[in-house]
Amino acid sequence: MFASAILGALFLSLVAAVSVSVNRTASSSRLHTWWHSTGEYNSQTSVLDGNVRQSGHYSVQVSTSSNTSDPSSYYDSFVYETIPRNGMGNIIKPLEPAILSTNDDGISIESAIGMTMAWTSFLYSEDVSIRITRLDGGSTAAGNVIIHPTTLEYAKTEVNGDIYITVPYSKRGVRFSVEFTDNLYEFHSNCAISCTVGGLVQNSNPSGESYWQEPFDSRNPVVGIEPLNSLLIFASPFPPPDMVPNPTSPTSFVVEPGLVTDVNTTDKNTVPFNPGVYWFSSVAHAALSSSVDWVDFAPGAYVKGAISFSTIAPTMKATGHGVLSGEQYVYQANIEAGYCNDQSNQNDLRMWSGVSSNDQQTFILNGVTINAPPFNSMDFTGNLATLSLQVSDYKQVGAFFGQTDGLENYPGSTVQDVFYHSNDDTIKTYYSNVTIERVTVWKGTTAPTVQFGWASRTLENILVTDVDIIHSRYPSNSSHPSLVGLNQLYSQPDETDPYTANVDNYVRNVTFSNFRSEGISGGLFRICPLETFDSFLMDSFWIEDFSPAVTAIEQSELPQFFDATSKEPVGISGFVVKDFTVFANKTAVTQEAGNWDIGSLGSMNIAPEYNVTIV
Ligand SMILES: *[C@@H]1O[C@H](CO)[C@@H](O)[C@H](O)[C@H]1NC(C)=O
Ligand SMILES: *[C@@H]1O[C@H](CO)[C@@H](O)[C@H](O)[C@H]1NC(C)=O
Ligand SMILES: *[C@@H]1O[C@H](CO)[C@@H](O)[C@H](O)[C@H]1NC(C)=O
Ligand SMILES: *[C@@H]1O[C@H](CO)[C@@H](O)[C@H](O)[C@H]1NC(C)=O
Ligand SMILES: *[C@@H]1O[C@H](CO)[C@@H](O)[C@H](O)[C@H]1NC(C)=O
Ligand SMILES: *[C@@H]1O[C@H](CO)[C@@H](O)[C@H](O)[C@H]1NC(C)=O
Ligand SMILES: *[C@@H]1O[C@H](CO)[C@@H](O)[C@H](O)[C@H]1NC(C)=O
Ligand SMILES: CC(=O)N[C@H]1CO[C@H](CO)[C@@H](O)[C@@H]1O
Repeated sequence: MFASAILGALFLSLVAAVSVSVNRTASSSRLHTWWHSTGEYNSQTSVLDGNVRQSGHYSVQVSTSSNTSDPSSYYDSFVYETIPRNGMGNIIKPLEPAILSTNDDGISIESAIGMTMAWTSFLYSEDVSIRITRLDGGSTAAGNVIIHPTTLEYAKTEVNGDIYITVPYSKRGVRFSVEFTDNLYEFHSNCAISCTVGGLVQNSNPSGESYWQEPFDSRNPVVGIEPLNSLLIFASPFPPPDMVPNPTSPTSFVVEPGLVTDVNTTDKNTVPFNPGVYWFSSVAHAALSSSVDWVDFAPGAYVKGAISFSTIAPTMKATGHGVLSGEQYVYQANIEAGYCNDQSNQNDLRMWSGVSSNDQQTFILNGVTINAPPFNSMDFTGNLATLSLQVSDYKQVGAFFGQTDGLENYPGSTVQDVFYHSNDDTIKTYYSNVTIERVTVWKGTTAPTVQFGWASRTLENILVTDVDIIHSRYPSNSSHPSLVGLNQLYSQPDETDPYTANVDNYVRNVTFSNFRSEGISGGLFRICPLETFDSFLMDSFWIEDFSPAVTAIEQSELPQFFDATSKEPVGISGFVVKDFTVFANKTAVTQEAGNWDIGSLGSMNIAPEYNVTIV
């Protein structure tokens, strides 16, 4: 029984906007949970500055007791929620929230069908039992509960209308989705217009976007299945001491909860956000002064803002199990244009940015959850050859907008134990000497899971391994559907122009291995060879299912490309696909079996000039 736990008193909280919650949190070396007293149940509009959107669908308690049927051993773990457009509607100017636009922001039916994404986080050092209560009254029968990735196989039991899940301790932590069969939504594409460009359609909300008035039929193939109201569980090990700053140190600049305006003027080194709610507003962000090389989000800190570094210190850090949320920003918030939605790769706000100096710098990112990124989640400027990431236990949620890429994995980066909800290029391998492992991906509507294109590059010594894609929903063949993709030059809108390569660049010793893609998936690869391939291995890929063949989404593509200047063909050697299986029964796709080609199981459209080995 919970001998060492600090037994918090029971509080009944009546929070301004709505929330009525009993909260009792744990703070011991075995379990740490937290709560926000300003939770706001609100799945429609933006929440008050000082409030935190709280799930109206789920509540979660966690126990480390050996007697998991003892109700007094369970502690509350706040369940956060994020919604499409953060309830602001499709607005362009943050200070004119009443003016809606029809600009494409990557969200089509998500708001209309009432999608929400909830998550809870806690720290643990031993096995736990998690109790999930459905506040919407839906079924919790164990047979109706699915955990993704499905390889986790945790024990589940239903008792008195709650579902209990046993989660063994892992020193890497664990990131998973708990789903209920009565809450799954089938995403339908609009092949009545065209399977090539048709988008998603919905037939449940006549006044919502992309409404399809007729019953769905073969013109509306199912291209993905996701929970309407998802719930993610992030269990993290306690962070090592060097990832926890001392807020009482004279070098710390402790920020007061509320509106923050002074992290850009401090001369201290460390900015710890203690538990509490902070915001920078929709027209400002945390432009850290050049003295600051460490920002920490304590468990229970919820910071509405985005971080920009300007330090030249050899190490920069962003740590802690709190949340950095982009929810107050409009899509593509352009810093130079008053944070209005104005697409600019140069000026749009990233959750993580900075200026890399000419001396080698390492950016350590540990523990943090980012929510609702308004654009690509990271981009530094300056000398990118001298910047590396060291990432562990990192989470991205609420990436409903279109361009919500994953991290930039600069040269020499190591990245481990990541969860991505992402609507665009998710695992970006644009640089060499990079190892990325144990990534769980919830893939939105566009771009490959692994992206290494948009430019001709020299890439060597890259390993991406142990990737679990738990959902994907590509609406059409033009959404660049695939697990691994190399897109055409960014500057060339004609994706079929093959004269864009630079044969002096090369891909060598690049390995993507052990990928599992659950449910309906994109194809294996779509590669425009913009450089010479010397050795390239895709090893151990499993795809559970494809959408109907009419969509062509399952198709892999490797067309022949040519050097932009000399017009000589791009050479490809040592391009190997090994252990590729599809469907729940894991049918192998090989040259020997004769089932790799277009029109057969593997559905690979490979230029006849290219010698690809499929074994
Ligand atoms: C577990 O807790 C329940 C509820 O408090 C109690 O009835 C039961 O006796 C306990 N079991 C053991 C083995 O202690
Ligand atoms: C610091 O940032 C705040 C907004 O967060 C801004 O109002 C203020 O002008 C900035 N100060 C300086 C010196 O740039
Ligand atoms: C990769 O690392 C090796 C060994 O440190 C180095 O020689 C090489 O230049 C790096 N490659 C790139 C493209 O940076
Ligand atoms: C190939 O890349 C891996 C990292 O992915 C590295 O460990 C290995 O040393 C590289 N091999 C060669 C021959 O450089
Ligand atoms: C699907 O897209 C690929 C890549 O753009 C293209 O080569 C292929 O012809 C398309 N297939 C169909 C059936 O639209
Ligand atoms: C094709 O590539 C494989 C290895 O990737 C090699 O063993 C084989 O000789 C190549 N075949 C031709 C015709 O080049
Ligand atoms: C595997 O499943 C697919 C799709 O359901 C089916 O077409 C195929 O025949 C199955 N293969 C085997 C070996 O059972
Ligand atoms: C442990 C904890 O977070 N307790 C909070 C429960 O709710 C009341 C009322 O909102 C707060 O005062 C407590 O701090």
